[in-house]
This record gives sequence, structure tokens and C-alpha cells, in this order.
Amino acid sequence: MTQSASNELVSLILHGDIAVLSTDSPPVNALSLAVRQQLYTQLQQLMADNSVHAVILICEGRTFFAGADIKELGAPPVSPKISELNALIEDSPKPVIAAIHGNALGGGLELALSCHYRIATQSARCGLTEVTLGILPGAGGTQRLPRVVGVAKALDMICFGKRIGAQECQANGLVDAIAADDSLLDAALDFARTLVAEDRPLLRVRERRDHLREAEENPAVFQQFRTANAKKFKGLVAPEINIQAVEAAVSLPFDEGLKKEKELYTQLVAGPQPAALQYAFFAERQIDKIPGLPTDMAPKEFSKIGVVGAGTMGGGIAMNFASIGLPVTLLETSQEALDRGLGVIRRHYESSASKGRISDAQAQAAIGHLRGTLDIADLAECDLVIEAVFENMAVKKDIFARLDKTVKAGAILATNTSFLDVEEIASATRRPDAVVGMHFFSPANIMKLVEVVRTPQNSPQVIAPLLALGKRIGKIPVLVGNGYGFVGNRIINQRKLQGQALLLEGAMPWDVDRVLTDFGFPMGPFAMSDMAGLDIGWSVEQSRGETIRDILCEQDRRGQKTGAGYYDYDANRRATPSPLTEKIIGDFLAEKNIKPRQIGTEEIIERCIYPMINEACKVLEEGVAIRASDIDVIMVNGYGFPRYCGGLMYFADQVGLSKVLAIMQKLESELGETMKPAALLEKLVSEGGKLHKITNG
Ligand code: 3H9
Repeated sequence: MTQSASNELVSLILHGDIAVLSTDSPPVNALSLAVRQQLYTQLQQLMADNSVHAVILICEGRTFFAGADIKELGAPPVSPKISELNALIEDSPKPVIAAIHGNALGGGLELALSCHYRIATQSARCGLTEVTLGILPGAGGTQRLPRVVGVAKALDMICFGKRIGAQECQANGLVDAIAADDSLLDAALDFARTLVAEDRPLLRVRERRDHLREAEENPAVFQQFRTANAKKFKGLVAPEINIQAVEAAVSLPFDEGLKKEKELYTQLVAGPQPAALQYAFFAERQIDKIPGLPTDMAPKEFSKIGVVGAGTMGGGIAMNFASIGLPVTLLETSQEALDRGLGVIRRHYESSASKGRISDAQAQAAIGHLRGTLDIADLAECDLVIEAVFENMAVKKDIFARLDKTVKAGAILATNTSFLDVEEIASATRRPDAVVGMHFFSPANIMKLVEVVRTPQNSPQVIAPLLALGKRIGKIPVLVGNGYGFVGNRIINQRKLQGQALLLEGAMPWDVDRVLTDFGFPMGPFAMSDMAGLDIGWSVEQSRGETIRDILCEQDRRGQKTGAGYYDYDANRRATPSPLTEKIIGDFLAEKNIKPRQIGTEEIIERCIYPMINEACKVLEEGVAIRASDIDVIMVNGYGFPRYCGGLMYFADQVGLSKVLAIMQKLESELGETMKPAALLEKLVSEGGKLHKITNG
């Protein structure tokens, strides 16, 4: 017989002697205080109820518990804490089973690890993702996970916040059984009945040490892990502290390990990175909240995609769609270029399959979704065509005029331009309302960011489906306005301009790059130019040797592709400072009678970072970005601005806007009008406002 009682977020349903506690707290069943209180109370009652012989913890909606409620993390914890809930579960005199669907993340997996058994659906994923939020699994996860999956696997999961699928969980002992996606509850009930019937033991993870033995015998495993991953952890505080917590699981008894975990957690949250990383988490979830854009629009079908240009960008863009099973037609102007482009794509998929990143079948399926053509008429039936040819307005307008005549009515035409005026490109068509920018970042199949550039003519019917499609291909699509360089390139251009100006005052490219990589960028402006190619927008006919870039290009130092640019490159594309570049710069300054001066770290930061903040304020003033946090999402995901600083706008607030303003005023007095502080910056300083909270919505 089945009885039921509802208690708001957590409801109890009795299936004979098996109790099912079902949590329904949308959107992701976070373990908020209210959920914890209700779970705790219900569990206490069930443990005292002699007619109940086993308890199943399951969730409604799209996922099992997705961890602590991140919004509560900044405040002092309130009882019952997740750790208290976990202790209650683990100490239970009757079996408690976690029935997992969707994701069991962070505190959600810690709770599941405190259960005596775990069953998961085929599509479920488990992970301790706290490190991505700057913290550590503070409810016993660092002590329990290694006891189940072993130290090496636990380090990998905990320090990178990796989520693993149900099959991998089972192979590592993290789940005991797998259920079909549509019958989790039934499978969990069968599982529970068997446990009860066979009087199976209560498996308490805290009592296990078998999987810790290997690391006990070889404690060097921790140092090896640190050394192997030092580059990936650069600048981040949390991974090292997470390693120390896992070390404690090996070196200390369980209860002392828990104490150490708590101590390390407290140490971590005292620093600035958790708040910055948690801000970045929510900033990424703000981007699809667009003022004036209805959220309930009927989805638009995209069943065929066209891409114009099979070069590096076009090929990368095409792969995004082919990888999710959408047919893509690639248009080129010559068979040679087409064959080259398709060959690069094929090799990319084959190499991913050989490295085990995707299966052979997936690689072949994606390749099968691509076809090449030299005839624009083959794009006629596409629902979306993305142009990715070189940056030349006349060429782009010609392509759009032809696309407009060829591609069916109702289709969207997008340009991947990174700087040009999308409205002007749209003016070459009779459907400017359906012409947008889709600015992908290189390599376009890897980089998550896409700036979706909206013109005043675009309707929500064009924008909303594109943003949804961007998400479908796994991107972070940020809606921006039309204007030179849109948001990201316009802001990063300030860094490039100041970097070049610093060369003319005595700095070397590697001095500037080193300061910026020490700051946290993956690359400085000169390494970035070398990677992109110094000859973008440069022509041998027009070059007059007027800039250092001109001279480098004239000497065929055009970047990585020619083996030399600002830097010299070896066969493995490893960069070293170039004596030749140094001489070119020295001669250039001498010819202009400029006496080089020493330029320190602080000045390079001031010159390269603060003008970016100032430019971002102007972007906000002009409404090119919807909100400051969108700029942070763009800078972090498109340019590698250190995520642990939250983003450019968040960083500015941490430094203090008065300081930002004072530096801009100083730069204005030294360098002139271009450094004039933005009106928004002055206003915020006078009002005591916060930049990262600004929104135009
Ligand atoms: C933790 O557990 C600490 C413990 O060790 C205890 C220490 C003492 N809390 O991503 P989506 C919101 S730390 C609050 O678009 P999806 C999100 O903001 C936690 N809110 O959906 C959004 O709100 P809105 C460890 C949360 O389907 C909505 O849910 N856990 C939380 O693409 C939908 O989110 C994690 O790191 C949360 N925990 O992806 C997991 N999670 O609609 C973090 C989400 O208002 N979460 N929201 O914009 C995720 O990775 C993804 O959200 C998830 C769903 C995969 C679950």
C-alpha cells in the first residue's frame, strides 16, 4: 500500500516498508536551508519509524541535488548544514539509497556519498564542482570521494571539478547500479527491497580505507599531481587547497580529516577568489535574460546551415553544427580551397577520435554532415547562412547581396565579422531585419564565446532563435550592439594600442606580454598578434615602414605562420624573445630620436588594463553591452581575462573605482584626450556605485 504526505519542498511517499523522500525545489534542487530543514526533519522521523526499513532519496524536475545553494555560500552557514544532514544519513540504522538523475553535483554528490547505496540513471552525471566556484567540497566530499574512487581519480575529479557519466561512476564504484532513464524510481524500489530482503550491510564510506592504501604507500602521488598540473592551476588558489584536503583523507582518520577539510574551507572562503568565481557563475546565467525579448517564443527550426568560406574560421564554425548533427554546406570559390578546408576538418575529427575524445562513429557522423560546394545556389534551402570570409566591407557586401537573392525567404544571414559595421553589410540586402553578426572566436570549434550582434532592425524573432541555437551548439552566446569591434575587440584593442605605444617608449614585446600573463591572461598582445598573423590588414604595396609592425612584415616576420614575428619560433611553435625584433625596435626609436626608458610592471598594468576598463564604461554608456556582467562574460570567455578576478568590471570594483579614475586622469594628462575618463566612471565614483552591477535593461 502507498501512503503519502506532502511537506512543501520535500514529500514523503511510503511504498510498503520503503520510504521515498522526493525533493522538488526548482530549478535545480539546490540544497537551500529550506530544503535541508525539511529533509532533516523527515529523515529524523523516518529513522524513528520502525515500520520503515529503507529510505530512498530522489528528486523531481531536471536533476538530483545540484549542490549547496550558491547564493547562500557567502553567508555564515545555518543548521542543519549539509554536513549535519550527511552525518544523519550515514549514521542511519536503516539503508538510505540515493536515486540520481540529471546531475549530482557538489553538496548533492556529497549527500549521495553519505548514503549507503547509490543508483543512477544512464544519463546521470556526478561531480564535485566546488573548485570551479573557488571553494572545496566542504561537506565531507574531500574525505569520502577518495575512499570510493581512489586518490588519483578523486584528485582529478575534485581539482578540476570534472563531472563523470553514470557508466564511469559505476566502473569506479561511485554508483552501485544503473537504471533506465525513465524508470529510476521503480529500479530504486526494487534495489531497496532486495537490500531489505537480503539484510545487506549498511556501507558507510567513512569506514573504508581500502582505496586509500595506494596513496598511503606512495604519498609522492600528491606532489606528482601538483607538478603535472601546475600550469593549469596557475593563479588559482582553490586547487592547491583541495589537494591538501584530499591529502588529509589519506594521512588522517576520517573525523580528523573532516576537521581539516573544514579548516581548509574556512581558509579558502576568507580570500577573494570564491566571490569572484561565484559572480562569474551567475554572470554566465544572466546572458539570456534579455530585456524586451519574450521567453515564450515558439522555437525556430534550424535544419540546414550554410557557411561561406572554408578557411580556419569557416571550418571551425561549420564543425560546431556538424558535431550536433545539423547538415552544413560549405561554400568556397575554388575547389582547391574547398578541398583544403574539408581536409582540415576531417583530420580534426579523426584526430579527436584517435585521442578518444569522441568515438569513431561520432567522428564519421559529423564528417557525413558536411558537404562542400562552389555554387551559391546550394545554399538556397539553408535556414541560417554564416559568412566567414576576410575582413573587407566590399567583399562582404557583395556576398550578402548574392546570398539575399539566393537563400530562401525567412532564413537568417549572419556575418562573422569581428570589427565591421553589420548594418552596412545588411544594407546590401533586401532583408536587413534578418541580417545579424555572429562573432565567433578562434578556434571557433573550441572557444565558447559568440557575440551575437544585433542591429536596430533585428526583431526578437531573429535574435531569440539565434541565441537558443548558440546554446545548442554548446556556446555562450552574448547579445551585443553593433559598433566598431562590438564589445570584446573594442575593449581588448585598448590593450593592443597601449602595448604598441609602450614599445615606442622603451618596452620590449616580451616585457609587456610577461606582465600581462603574470596578471593572469593566457597571452599578451604581442604573442596574440603573432598567433593571429601580423599581416592582417597589412599590404606589401601600401607598407611604408612607418610602424614596427610594417618593418616586421616587410622582413617576412608575419607571426607564427612564418616562424617569426615579434618573437622567434622553433619547429614546435615555442616562442623566444627575438634579438632581431629588439634591434628593429632599437633602430626605430633611434631614428625617431626617442630615448628608451625603463618601464616597470605597475606602469604596464596601468597602461594596458585601465584603458580597457575605461573603454568598457563607454561601451556600457552607449548601450553596446546590455549589462556590465555581460562584458565580464565576454572578457573571460573570449580573451582569457582571469576568471578568478570575476572579469574586467568586477576587477575594477575590487581595485576601487576611485583608483581607476585617478589612473585614467593621470593617463589623460600624460597621453591626452584618448585617455579621457568615461562619464560613467566619473558618475559612479561621485555616487559611490559599483560598475559590475550596471545594467541597461
Ligand atoms: C557546494 O555544493 C558546496 C558544498 O560543498 C557545501 C560546502 C559547505 N545554487 O546552469 P543553468 C541556478 S557548491 C543556486 O542555467 P542547466 C542558475 O543560477 C555548489 N542556483 O541550468 C539558474 O538560475 P536562473 C556546487 C543554482 O540546466 C538555474 O539554476 N554545485 C545552482 O544548464 C539554471 O541553471 C555546482 O557547482 C546552485 N547550486 O545546468 C553546480 N545551480 O534560471 C552548479 C544552478 O535564475 N550548477 N542554479 O538563471 C550547474 O552546474 C548547472 O546549473 C546544472 C544545470 C548542471 C546543475
